Amino acid sequence: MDLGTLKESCSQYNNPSKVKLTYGTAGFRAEASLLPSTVYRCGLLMALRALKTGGVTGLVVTASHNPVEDNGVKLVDPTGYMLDQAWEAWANKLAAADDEDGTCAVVQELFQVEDIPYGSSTVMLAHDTRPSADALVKAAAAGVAAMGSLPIACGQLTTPQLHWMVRQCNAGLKHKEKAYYEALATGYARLVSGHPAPSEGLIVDCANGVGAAKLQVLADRLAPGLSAELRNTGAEGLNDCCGADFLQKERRLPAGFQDVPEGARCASLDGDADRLVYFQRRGAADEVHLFDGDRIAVLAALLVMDLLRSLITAEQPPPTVGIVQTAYANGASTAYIEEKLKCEVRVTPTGVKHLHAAAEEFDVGIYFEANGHGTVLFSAALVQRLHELGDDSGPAKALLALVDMVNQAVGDALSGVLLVEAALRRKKWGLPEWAALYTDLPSRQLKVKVADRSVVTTSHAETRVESPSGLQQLIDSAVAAAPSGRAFVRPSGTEDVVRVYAEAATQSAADDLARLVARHVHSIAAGVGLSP
Ligand code: 16G
Ligand code: MG
Repeated sequence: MDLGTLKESCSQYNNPSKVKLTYGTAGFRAEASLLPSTVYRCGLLMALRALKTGGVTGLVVTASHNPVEDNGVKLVDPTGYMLDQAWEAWANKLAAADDEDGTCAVVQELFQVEDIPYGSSTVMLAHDTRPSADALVKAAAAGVAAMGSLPIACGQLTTPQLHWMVRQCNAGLKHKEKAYYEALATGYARLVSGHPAPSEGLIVDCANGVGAAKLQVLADRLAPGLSAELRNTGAEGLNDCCGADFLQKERRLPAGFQDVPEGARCASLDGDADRLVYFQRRGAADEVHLFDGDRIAVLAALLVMDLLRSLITAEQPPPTVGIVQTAYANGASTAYIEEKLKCEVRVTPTGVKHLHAAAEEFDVGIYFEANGHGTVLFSAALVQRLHELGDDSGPAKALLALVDMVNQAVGDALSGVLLVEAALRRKKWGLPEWAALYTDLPSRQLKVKVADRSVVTTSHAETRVESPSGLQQLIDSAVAAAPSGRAFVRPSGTEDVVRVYAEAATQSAADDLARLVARHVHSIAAGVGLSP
Protein backbone atom coordinates (compact mmCIF):
# COMPACT_ATOMS: atom_id res chain seq x y z
CA MET A 1 0.00 0.00 0.00
CA ASP A 2 1.41 3.36 -1.02
CA LEU A 3 0.61 5.86 1.70
CA GLY A 4 1.05 8.88 -0.56
CA THR A 5 -1.53 7.58 -3.07
CA LEU A 6 -3.91 6.61 -0.29
CA LYS A 7 -3.65 10.04 1.31
CA GLU A 8 -4.27 11.75 -2.02
CA SER A 9 -7.38 9.62 -2.58
CA CYS A 10 -8.65 10.18 0.98
CA SER A 11 -8.29 13.93 0.58
CA GLN A 12 -10.94 13.79 -2.17
CA TYR A 13 -13.41 12.43 0.37
CA ASN A 14 -12.95 14.52 3.46
CA ASN A 15 -16.00 15.41 5.47
CA PRO A 16 -16.73 19.09 5.08
CA SER A 17 -19.95 18.95 7.13
CA LYS A 18 -18.15 17.74 10.25
CA VAL A 19 -21.30 15.77 11.08
CA LYS A 20 -20.03 12.51 12.60
CA LEU A 21 -22.19 9.61 11.55
CA THR A 22 -22.27 6.43 13.59
CA TYR A 23 -22.94 2.82 12.65
CA GLY A 24 -26.55 2.23 13.69
CA THR A 25 -28.60 -0.94 13.89
CA ALA A 26 -27.78 -1.91 10.30
CA GLY A 27 -25.05 0.40 9.05
CA PHE A 28 -24.86 4.13 8.34
CA ARG A 29 -27.91 6.12 7.33
CA ALA A 30 -28.35 9.86 6.84
CA GLU A 31 -29.50 12.55 4.47
CA ALA A 32 -27.66 11.68 1.24
CA SER A 33 -25.52 14.83 0.97
CA LEU A 34 -23.87 14.00 4.31
CA LEU A 35 -22.72 10.58 3.18
CA PRO A 36 -19.88 10.64 0.58
CA SER A 37 -16.98 10.61 3.05
CA THR A 38 -18.56 7.87 5.16
CA VAL A 39 -19.39 5.71 2.15
CA TYR A 40 -15.86 6.19 0.76
CA ARG A 41 -14.42 5.08 4.07
CA CYS A 42 -16.76 2.08 4.14
CA GLY A 43 -15.15 1.18 0.80
CA LEU A 44 -11.74 1.27 2.51
CA LEU A 45 -13.11 -0.76 5.40
CA MET A 46 -14.67 -3.51 3.30
CA ALA A 47 -11.49 -3.86 1.22
CA LEU A 48 -9.61 -4.33 4.49
CA ARG A 49 -12.21 -6.74 5.80
CA ALA A 50 -11.82 -8.78 2.62
CA LEU A 51 -8.02 -8.82 3.04
CA LYS A 52 -8.38 -9.87 6.66
CA THR A 53 -10.79 -12.72 5.95
CA GLY A 54 -9.38 -13.78 2.60
CA GLY A 55 -12.87 -13.62 1.08
CA VAL A 56 -14.97 -11.29 -1.04
CA THR A 57 -17.03 -8.72 0.89
CA GLY A 58 -19.99 -6.54 -0.12
CA LEU A 59 -21.44 -3.07 0.29
CA VAL A 60 -24.98 -1.95 -0.55
CA VAL A 61 -25.84 1.72 -0.93
CA THR A 62 -29.38 1.94 0.46
CA ALA A 63 -31.44 3.58 3.16
CA SER A 64 -34.03 0.81 3.15
CA HIS A 65 -37.46 2.20 4.15
CA ASN A 66 -36.25 5.75 4.82
CA PRO A 67 -37.47 8.67 2.68
CA VAL A 68 -35.91 9.13 -0.75
CA GLU A 69 -33.69 12.05 0.35
CA ASP A 70 -31.79 9.72 2.70
CA ASN A 71 -29.26 7.13 1.79
CA GLY A 72 -26.91 4.79 3.63
CA VAL A 73 -24.69 1.73 3.50
CA LYS A 74 -25.14 -1.86 4.57
CA LEU A 75 -21.96 -3.92 4.83
CA VAL A 76 -21.66 -7.60 4.00
CA ASP A 77 -19.13 -10.09 5.40
CA PRO A 78 -17.81 -13.01 3.28
CA THR A 79 -20.34 -15.31 4.97
CA GLY A 80 -23.09 -13.19 3.40
CA TYR A 81 -24.10 -12.00 6.87
CA MET A 82 -23.82 -8.46 8.12
CA LEU A 83 -20.41 -7.05 9.01
CA ASP A 84 -18.92 -8.73 12.09
CA GLN A 85 -20.00 -6.64 15.09
CA ALA A 86 -16.41 -6.41 16.33
CA TRP A 87 -15.62 -4.33 13.25
CA GLU A 88 -18.39 -1.78 13.81
CA ALA A 89 -16.00 0.13 16.06
CA TRP A 90 -13.56 0.42 13.12
CA ALA A 91 -16.36 1.68 10.91
CA ASN A 92 -17.13 4.38 13.48
CA LYS A 93 -13.50 5.31 13.88
CA LEU A 94 -13.03 5.69 10.15
CA ALA A 95 -16.25 7.67 9.77
CA ALA A 96 -15.15 10.02 12.55
CA ALA A 97 -11.71 10.82 11.08
CA ASP A 98 -11.28 14.56 10.53
CA ASP A 99 -9.29 14.54 7.31
CA GLU A 100 -6.98 12.47 5.10
CA ASP A 101 -4.32 12.27 7.81
CA GLY A 102 -6.87 11.00 10.32
CA THR A 103 -8.28 8.49 7.83
CA CYS A 104 -4.82 7.15 6.90
CA ALA A 105 -3.92 6.86 10.58
CA VAL A 106 -6.98 4.67 11.23
CA VAL A 107 -6.18 2.52 8.18
CA GLN A 108 -2.64 1.99 9.46
CA GLU A 109 -3.92 1.18 12.94
CA LEU A 110 -6.36 -1.31 11.44
CA PHE A 111 -3.60 -3.08 9.52
CA GLN A 112 -1.59 -3.35 12.70
CA VAL A 113 -4.20 -4.24 15.30
CA GLU A 114 -6.08 -6.68 13.08
CA ASP A 115 -2.85 -8.07 11.64
CA ILE A 116 -4.08 -7.68 8.07
CA PRO A 117 -1.87 -9.00 5.27
CA TYR A 118 -1.01 -6.63 2.44
CA GLY A 119 -2.45 -7.55 -0.94
CA SER A 120 -5.45 -7.02 -3.14
CA SER A 121 -9.05 -7.99 -2.38
CA THR A 122 -12.47 -7.78 -3.99
CA VAL A 123 -15.60 -5.93 -2.84
CA MET A 124 -18.98 -6.34 -4.56
CA LEU A 125 -21.02 -3.13 -4.70
CA ALA A 126 -24.75 -2.69 -5.25
CA HIS A 127 -27.37 0.00 -4.75
CA ASP A 128 -31.11 0.57 -4.62
CA THR A 129 -33.12 3.01 -6.76
CA ARG A 130 -32.34 6.30 -4.98
CA PRO A 131 -31.20 9.22 -7.17
CA SER A 132 -28.18 9.75 -4.89
CA ALA A 133 -26.93 6.21 -5.55
CA ASP A 134 -24.52 6.88 -8.42
CA ALA A 135 -22.34 9.40 -6.58
CA LEU A 136 -22.25 7.22 -3.48
CA VAL A 137 -21.37 4.02 -5.36
CA LYS A 138 -18.57 6.01 -6.98
CA ALA A 139 -17.36 7.02 -3.51
CA ALA A 140 -17.45 3.40 -2.32
CA ALA A 141 -15.58 2.21 -5.41
CA ALA A 142 -12.94 4.92 -4.92
CA GLY A 143 -12.44 3.73 -1.34
CA VAL A 144 -12.00 0.11 -2.43
CA ALA A 145 -9.63 1.10 -5.24
CA ALA A 146 -7.58 3.31 -2.89
CA MET A 147 -6.65 0.15 -0.98
CA GLY A 148 -5.39 -1.39 -4.23
CA SER A 149 -8.45 -3.65 -4.26
CA LEU A 150 -11.05 -4.38 -6.88
CA PRO A 151 -14.57 -2.92 -6.67
CA ILE A 152 -17.10 -5.00 -8.65
CA ALA A 153 -20.13 -2.91 -9.57
CA CYS A 154 -23.15 -5.22 -9.49
CA GLY A 155 -25.65 -2.44 -10.25
CA GLN A 156 -29.15 -2.18 -8.87
CA LEU A 157 -29.97 -5.05 -6.53
CA THR A 158 -32.07 -5.66 -3.45
CA THR A 159 -29.99 -5.78 -0.26
CA PRO A 160 -30.66 -9.51 0.24
CA GLN A 161 -29.62 -10.26 -3.35
CA LEU A 162 -26.14 -8.85 -2.71
CA HIS A 163 -25.89 -10.74 0.60
CA TRP A 164 -26.83 -13.92 -1.27
CA MET A 165 -24.34 -13.28 -4.08
CA VAL A 166 -21.46 -12.61 -1.66
CA ARG A 167 -22.25 -15.79 0.26
CA GLN A 168 -22.44 -17.94 -2.87
CA CYS A 169 -19.29 -16.40 -4.34
CA ASN A 170 -17.26 -17.23 -1.25
CA ALA A 171 -18.61 -20.77 -1.23
CA GLY A 172 -17.39 -21.19 -4.82
CA LEU A 173 -20.96 -21.52 -6.09
CA LYS A 174 -22.85 -19.80 -8.91
CA HIS A 175 -23.38 -16.29 -7.68
CA LYS A 176 -24.66 -14.10 -10.51
CA GLU A 177 -28.06 -12.44 -10.23
CA LYS A 178 -29.41 -15.01 -12.69
CA ALA A 179 -28.35 -17.82 -10.35
CA TYR A 180 -30.32 -16.17 -7.55
CA TYR A 181 -33.58 -16.32 -9.52
CA GLU A 182 -32.76 -19.84 -10.59
CA ALA A 183 -32.26 -21.02 -6.99
CA LEU A 184 -35.42 -19.35 -5.68
CA ALA A 185 -37.61 -20.34 -8.61
CA THR A 186 -36.56 -23.97 -8.79
CA GLY A 187 -36.80 -24.29 -5.00
CA TYR A 188 -40.35 -22.95 -5.12
CA ALA A 189 -41.37 -25.12 -8.05
CA ARG A 190 -40.12 -28.25 -6.26
CA LEU A 191 -41.82 -27.28 -3.03
CA VAL A 192 -45.26 -26.68 -4.51
CA SER A 193 -45.17 -29.40 -7.13
CA GLY A 194 -48.36 -31.45 -6.85
CA HIS A 195 -50.08 -28.75 -4.78
CA PRO A 196 -52.57 -26.77 -6.88
CA ALA A 197 -52.25 -22.98 -7.07
CA PRO A 198 -54.92 -20.89 -5.31
CA SER A 199 -57.58 -19.40 -7.56
CA GLU A 200 -56.79 -15.83 -6.44
CA GLY A 201 -53.44 -14.23 -7.22
CA LEU A 202 -51.29 -12.13 -4.91
CA ILE A 203 -51.15 -8.32 -5.09
CA VAL A 204 -47.81 -6.87 -4.02
CA ASP A 205 -46.98 -3.33 -2.88
CA CYS A 206 -43.35 -2.87 -4.00
CA ALA A 207 -42.81 0.47 -2.16
CA ASN A 208 -41.68 2.01 -5.49
CA GLY A 209 -38.35 0.43 -4.67
CA VAL A 210 -35.75 -1.88 -6.12
CA GLY A 211 -37.81 -4.97 -5.25
CA ALA A 212 -40.36 -4.14 -7.98
CA ALA A 213 -38.17 -4.99 -10.97
CA LYS A 214 -36.58 -7.95 -9.21
CA LEU A 215 -39.85 -9.53 -8.10
CA GLN A 216 -41.14 -9.08 -11.65
CA VAL A 217 -38.23 -11.18 -12.98
CA LEU A 218 -38.98 -13.86 -10.41
CA ALA A 219 -42.72 -13.82 -11.11
CA ASP A 220 -42.12 -14.04 -14.88
CA ARG A 221 -39.78 -16.94 -14.27
CA LEU A 222 -42.42 -18.73 -12.20
CA ALA A 223 -45.50 -17.89 -14.27
CA PRO A 224 -48.05 -19.38 -14.17
CA GLY A 225 -46.84 -21.02 -10.94
CA LEU A 226 -46.97 -17.75 -9.07
CA SER A 227 -49.63 -15.29 -10.04
CA ALA A 228 -48.61 -11.88 -8.71
CA GLU A 229 -49.80 -8.42 -9.67
CA LEU A 230 -47.17 -5.83 -8.74
CA ARG A 231 -48.16 -2.30 -7.68
CA ASN A 232 -46.13 0.74 -6.55
CA THR A 233 -43.45 -0.15 -9.04
CA GLY A 234 -42.65 3.41 -10.11
CA ALA A 235 -39.47 5.44 -10.22
CA GLU A 236 -41.06 8.05 -7.94
CA GLY A 237 -42.60 7.83 -4.49
CA LEU A 238 -40.09 5.49 -2.80
CA ASN A 239 -41.53 4.40 0.57
CA ASP A 240 -44.02 7.26 0.32
CA CYS A 241 -47.26 6.11 1.96
CA CYS A 242 -46.39 2.58 0.93
CA GLY A 243 -44.05 -0.28 1.76
CA ALA A 244 -43.71 -2.76 4.59
CA ASP A 245 -42.60 -0.20 7.16
CA PHE A 246 -45.58 2.04 6.38
CA LEU A 247 -47.97 -0.93 6.69
CA GLN A 248 -46.51 -2.09 9.96
CA LYS A 249 -46.45 1.32 11.60
CA GLU A 250 -49.62 2.90 10.12
CA ARG A 251 -51.78 -0.18 9.75
CA ARG A 252 -53.63 1.25 6.79
CA LEU A 253 -53.85 0.62 3.07
CA PRO A 254 -50.81 1.79 1.11
CA ALA A 255 -51.15 4.22 -1.80
CA GLY A 256 -52.55 2.56 -4.91
CA PHE A 257 -54.54 -0.10 -3.04
CA GLN A 258 -57.86 1.70 -2.55
CA ASP A 259 -59.56 -0.49 -5.14
CA VAL A 260 -58.49 -3.91 -3.83
CA PRO A 261 -61.38 -6.14 -2.77
CA GLU A 262 -61.79 -6.88 0.91
CA GLY A 263 -60.58 -10.48 0.86
CA ALA A 264 -57.65 -10.04 -1.54
CA ARG A 265 -54.28 -11.50 -0.52
CA CYS A 266 -51.79 -8.62 -0.47
CA ALA A 267 -48.13 -8.32 0.48
CA SER A 268 -45.77 -5.41 0.91
CA LEU A 269 -41.98 -5.10 0.57
CA ASP A 270 -39.84 -2.26 1.90
CA GLY A 271 -37.57 -0.03 -0.20
CA ASP A 272 -34.64 -2.45 -0.37
CA ALA A 273 -36.79 -5.59 -0.19
CA ASP A 274 -35.44 -7.07 3.02
CA ARG A 275 -38.76 -6.80 4.84
CA LEU A 276 -42.09 -8.40 4.03
CA VAL A 277 -45.56 -8.22 5.54
CA TYR A 278 -48.85 -9.57 4.23
CA PHE A 279 -52.12 -7.72 4.61
CA GLN A 280 -55.76 -7.76 3.77
CA ARG A 281 -58.17 -4.89 3.46
CA ARG A 282 -60.60 -4.76 6.38
CA GLY A 283 -63.93 -2.95 6.07
CA ALA A 284 -64.77 -0.04 3.85
CA ALA A 285 -62.19 2.47 5.08
CA ASP A 286 -58.48 2.03 4.55
CA GLU A 287 -58.04 -0.23 7.58
CA VAL A 288 -55.99 -3.40 7.13
CA HIS A 289 -55.52 -6.71 8.83
CA LEU A 290 -51.76 -7.09 9.12
CA PHE A 291 -49.88 -10.39 8.85
CA ASP A 292 -46.59 -9.31 10.35
CA GLY A 293 -43.19 -10.95 10.78
CA ASP A 294 -44.38 -12.86 13.85
CA ARG A 295 -47.16 -14.46 11.86
CA ILE A 296 -44.82 -15.25 8.98
CA ALA A 297 -42.48 -16.95 11.49
CA VAL A 298 -45.36 -19.07 12.79
CA LEU A 299 -46.37 -20.10 9.27
CA ALA A 300 -42.75 -20.95 8.44
CA ALA A 301 -42.51 -23.01 11.63
CA LEU A 302 -45.68 -24.91 10.74
CA LEU A 303 -44.28 -25.75 7.31
CA VAL A 304 -40.90 -26.82 8.67
CA MET A 305 -42.36 -28.86 11.53
CA ASP A 306 -44.82 -30.66 9.25
CA LEU A 307 -41.93 -31.69 7.03
CA LEU A 308 -39.61 -32.62 9.89
CA ARG A 309 -42.31 -34.70 11.54
CA SER A 310 -42.58 -36.92 8.49
CA LEU A 311 -38.79 -37.09 8.24
CA ILE A 312 -37.84 -38.05 11.74
CA THR A 313 -36.55 -41.56 12.12
CA ALA A 314 -36.25 -43.36 15.42
CA GLU A 315 -32.51 -43.95 15.30
CA GLN A 316 -31.40 -40.32 15.12
CA PRO A 317 -32.03 -37.41 17.47
CA PRO A 318 -34.66 -35.05 16.03
CA PRO A 319 -33.35 -31.78 14.60
CA THR A 320 -33.66 -28.81 16.96
CA VAL A 321 -36.07 -26.08 15.90
CA GLY A 322 -36.05 -22.63 17.47
CA ILE A 323 -37.87 -19.40 16.81
CA VAL A 324 -36.06 -16.16 17.51
CA GLN A 325 -38.00 -12.99 18.19
CA THR A 326 -37.42 -9.55 19.69
CA ALA A 327 -39.40 -7.87 22.46
CA TYR A 328 -41.58 -6.36 19.71
CA ALA A 329 -43.07 -9.78 18.95
CA ASN A 330 -46.73 -9.79 19.80
CA GLY A 331 -47.31 -11.71 23.05
CA ALA A 332 -50.02 -13.79 21.37
CA SER A 333 -47.52 -15.09 18.80
CA THR A 334 -45.05 -16.06 21.51
CA ALA A 335 -47.77 -17.86 23.46
CA TYR A 336 -48.88 -19.72 20.33
CA ILE A 337 -45.33 -20.85 19.52
CA GLU A 338 -44.63 -22.02 23.05
CA GLU A 339 -47.99 -23.54 23.93
CA LYS A 340 -49.33 -24.84 20.61
CA LEU A 341 -46.24 -25.47 18.53
CA LYS A 342 -44.24 -26.48 21.60
CA CYS A 343 -41.25 -24.82 20.07
CA GLU A 344 -38.42 -23.00 21.81
CA VAL A 345 -38.51 -19.19 21.68
CA ARG A 346 -35.39 -17.03 22.09
CA VAL A 347 -35.62 -13.27 22.53
CA THR A 348 -32.74 -11.05 21.39
CA PRO A 349 -32.20 -7.30 21.08
CA THR A 350 -33.53 -5.59 17.95
CA GLY A 351 -31.43 -5.88 14.78
CA VAL A 352 -30.90 -8.70 12.37
CA LYS A 353 -27.36 -9.43 13.53
CA HIS A 354 -28.64 -10.43 16.98
CA LEU A 355 -31.50 -12.59 15.74
CA HIS A 356 -29.37 -14.23 13.09
CA ALA A 357 -26.68 -15.23 15.60
CA ALA A 358 -29.26 -16.83 17.90
CA ALA A 359 -30.96 -18.67 15.02
CA GLU A 360 -27.66 -20.28 14.07
CA GLU A 361 -27.74 -22.25 17.32
CA PHE A 362 -30.53 -24.51 16.04
CA ASP A 363 -30.71 -27.08 13.25
CA VAL A 364 -33.57 -24.98 11.94
CA GLY A 365 -33.49 -21.43 13.26
CA ILE A 366 -36.49 -19.33 12.28
CA TYR A 367 -36.01 -15.67 12.99
CA PHE A 368 -38.34 -12.80 12.23
CA GLU A 369 -38.75 -9.33 13.58
CA ALA A 370 -42.36 -8.16 13.85
CA ASN A 371 -41.48 -5.59 11.16
CA GLY A 372 -41.11 -8.38 8.63
CA HIS A 373 -37.37 -8.94 8.45
CA GLY A 374 -36.40 -12.57 8.82
CA THR A 375 -35.50 -15.89 7.33
CA VAL A 376 -35.15 -19.59 8.07
CA LEU A 377 -31.63 -20.92 8.60
CA PHE A 378 -30.67 -24.57 8.21
CA SER A 379 -27.54 -25.95 9.86
CA ALA A 380 -24.85 -27.54 7.68
CA ALA A 381 -25.30 -30.80 9.62
CA LEU A 382 -29.02 -30.96 8.86
CA VAL A 383 -28.49 -30.11 5.18
CA GLN A 384 -25.94 -32.92 4.96
CA ARG A 385 -28.39 -35.34 6.59
CA LEU A 386 -31.11 -34.29 4.16
CA HIS A 387 -28.78 -34.95 1.24
CA GLU A 388 -28.05 -38.40 2.62
CA LEU A 389 -31.76 -39.17 2.83
CA GLY A 390 -31.89 -37.80 -0.71
CA ASP A 391 -34.27 -38.92 -3.35
CA ASP A 392 -35.96 -41.63 -1.29
CA SER A 393 -37.58 -39.16 1.04
CA GLY A 394 -40.27 -36.71 -0.08
CA PRO A 395 -39.97 -34.58 3.08
CA ALA A 396 -36.15 -34.43 2.73
CA LYS A 397 -36.55 -33.28 -0.87
CA ALA A 398 -39.05 -30.63 0.17
CA LEU A 399 -36.77 -29.40 2.96
CA LEU A 400 -33.84 -29.18 0.53
CA ALA A 401 -36.05 -27.17 -1.82
CA LEU A 402 -36.73 -24.85 1.11
CA VAL A 403 -32.98 -24.45 1.75
CA ASP A 404 -32.53 -23.34 -1.87
CA MET A 405 -35.56 -21.07 -1.87
CA VAL A 406 -35.08 -19.30 1.44
CA ASN A 407 -32.17 -16.86 1.50
CA GLN A 408 -29.63 -18.35 3.93
CA ALA A 409 -27.67 -15.11 4.24
CA VAL A 410 -30.26 -12.61 5.44
CA GLY A 411 -34.00 -11.84 5.54
CA ASP A 412 -35.28 -11.47 1.99
CA ALA A 413 -38.74 -10.24 1.02
CA LEU A 414 -38.61 -12.02 -2.35
CA SER A 415 -37.81 -15.42 -0.93
CA GLY A 416 -40.24 -14.54 1.89
CA VAL A 417 -43.09 -14.18 -0.62
CA LEU A 418 -42.26 -17.62 -2.00
CA LEU A 419 -42.07 -19.05 1.53
CA VAL A 420 -45.51 -17.76 2.48
CA GLU A 421 -47.08 -18.68 -0.85
CA ALA A 422 -45.63 -22.19 -0.70
CA ALA A 423 -46.69 -22.73 2.92
CA LEU A 424 -50.27 -21.57 2.25
CA ARG A 425 -50.47 -23.61 -0.93
CA ARG A 426 -49.23 -26.80 0.68
CA LYS A 427 -51.78 -26.37 3.46
CA LYS A 428 -54.57 -25.34 1.07
CA TRP A 429 -54.99 -22.26 3.22
CA GLY A 430 -56.05 -18.72 2.46
CA LEU A 431 -55.51 -15.72 4.69
CA PRO A 432 -58.51 -16.56 6.95
CA GLU A 433 -56.99 -19.88 8.08
CA TRP A 434 -53.65 -18.20 8.67
CA ALA A 435 -55.31 -15.40 10.63
CA ALA A 436 -57.24 -17.88 12.75
CA LEU A 437 -54.09 -19.40 14.30
CA TYR A 438 -54.11 -16.75 17.03
CA THR A 439 -55.39 -13.24 17.68
CA ASP A 440 -52.84 -10.49 18.17
CA LEU A 441 -52.96 -8.61 21.43
CA PRO A 442 -53.70 -4.94 20.75
CA SER A 443 -50.46 -2.94 20.73
CA ARG A 444 -49.20 0.59 20.28
CA GLN A 445 -45.81 2.03 19.37
CA LEU A 446 -44.81 5.62 20.08
CA LYS A 447 -41.58 7.54 19.78
CA VAL A 448 -40.29 10.17 22.17
CA LYS A 449 -37.79 12.84 21.19
CA VAL A 450 -35.23 13.45 23.93
CA ALA A 451 -32.06 15.55 24.04
CA ASP A 452 -29.85 12.46 23.89
CA ARG A 453 -31.35 9.04 23.25
CA SER A 454 -28.18 7.33 24.50
CA VAL A 455 -29.09 8.23 28.10
CA VAL A 456 -31.55 5.33 27.89
CA THR A 457 -29.76 2.00 28.24
CA THR A 458 -31.40 -1.41 28.47
CA SER A 459 -30.72 -5.01 29.41
CA HIS A 460 -32.49 -8.40 29.11
CA ALA A 461 -32.92 -8.12 25.34
CA GLU A 462 -34.17 -4.55 25.69
CA THR A 463 -37.01 -5.51 28.01
CA ARG A 464 -35.58 -3.69 31.08
CA VAL A 465 -34.28 -0.14 31.42
CA GLU A 466 -30.94 0.16 33.24
CA SER A 467 -30.70 3.92 33.08
CA PRO A 468 -31.89 6.58 33.79
CA SER A 469 -32.56 5.21 37.23
CA GLY A 470 -36.16 5.15 38.33
CA LEU A 471 -37.59 4.80 34.83
CA GLN A 472 -38.02 1.01 34.98
CA GLN A 473 -39.95 1.25 38.28
CA LEU A 474 -42.36 3.72 36.69
CA ILE A 475 -42.81 1.42 33.68
CA ASP A 476 -43.40 -1.52 36.04
CA SER A 477 -46.18 0.23 37.88
CA ALA A 478 -47.80 1.43 34.65
CA VAL A 479 -47.70 -2.15 33.30
CA ALA A 480 -49.10 -3.60 36.52
CA ALA A 481 -52.16 -1.37 36.21
CA ALA A 482 -52.95 -2.43 32.62
CA PRO A 483 -54.92 -5.65 31.91
CA SER A 484 -52.47 -8.18 30.29
CA GLY A 485 -50.08 -5.25 29.99
CA ARG A 486 -46.50 -5.35 28.73
CA ALA A 487 -44.30 -2.42 27.82
CA PHE A 488 -40.68 -1.57 27.16
CA VAL A 489 -38.63 1.32 25.86
CA ARG A 490 -35.36 1.41 23.90
CA PRO A 491 -33.25 3.98 22.11
CA SER A 492 -33.68 3.66 18.34
CA GLY A 493 -30.61 2.61 16.36
CA THR A 494 -31.76 4.41 13.22
CA GLU A 495 -33.52 7.60 14.37
CA ASP A 496 -32.87 10.14 17.04
CA VAL A 497 -35.71 8.96 19.29
CA VAL A 498 -36.57 6.63 22.15
CA ARG A 499 -39.16 4.05 21.11
CA VAL A 500 -42.03 2.91 23.31
CA TYR A 501 -43.91 -0.36 22.86
CA ALA A 502 -47.00 -1.35 24.80
CA GLU A 503 -49.57 -4.11 24.51
CA ALA A 504 -52.63 -4.90 26.58
CA ALA A 505 -55.96 -6.70 26.53
CA THR A 506 -57.76 -3.88 24.69
CA GLN A 507 -56.65 -1.25 22.20
CA SER A 508 -57.52 1.61 24.50
CA ALA A 509 -55.58 0.02 27.37
CA ALA A 510 -52.56 -0.45 25.07
CA ASP A 511 -52.85 3.18 23.87
CA ASP A 512 -53.11 4.47 27.44
CA LEU A 513 -50.18 2.36 28.59
CA ALA A 514 -47.98 3.54 25.71
CA ARG A 515 -48.88 7.17 26.36
CA LEU A 516 -48.18 6.86 30.07
CA VAL A 517 -44.81 5.20 29.50
CA ALA A 518 -43.94 7.83 26.88
CA ARG A 519 -44.71 10.56 29.42
CA HIS A 520 -42.41 8.88 31.93
CA VAL A 521 -39.62 8.66 29.33
CA HIS A 522 -40.14 12.27 28.48
CA SER A 523 -40.07 13.54 32.02
CA ILE A 524 -37.21 11.37 33.25
CA ALA A 525 -34.93 11.19 30.20
CA ALA A 526 -35.46 14.74 28.95
CA GLY A 527 -33.32 16.37 31.61
CA VAL A 528 -30.58 13.72 31.72
CA GLY A 529 -27.45 14.50 29.73
CA LEU A 530 -28.42 18.14 29.10
CA SER A 531 -25.79 20.64 30.01
CA PRO A 532 -26.95 22.91 32.82
C1 16G B 1 -32.85 -1.76 11.05
C2 16G B 1 -32.61 -3.23 11.26
C3 16G B 1 -33.88 -3.91 11.70
C4 16G B 1 -34.40 -3.24 12.95
C5 16G B 1 -34.55 -1.76 12.75
C6 16G B 1 -34.82 -1.12 14.08
C7 16G B 1 -31.15 -4.73 10.05
C8 16G B 1 -30.75 -5.27 8.69
N1 16G B 1 -32.16 -3.86 10.04
O1 16G B 1 -33.77 -1.55 10.02
O2 16G B 1 -33.56 -5.23 11.97
O3 16G B 1 -35.65 -3.75 13.29
O4 16G B 1 -33.33 -1.21 12.26
O5 16G B 1 -34.83 0.26 13.96
O6 16G B 1 -30.57 -5.05 11.06
P1 16G B 1 -34.79 1.15 15.25
O7 16G B 1 -33.51 0.81 15.98
O8 16G B 1 -34.86 2.54 14.74
O9 16G B 1 -35.99 0.79 16.06
MG1 MG C 1 -35.02 -2.69 4.44
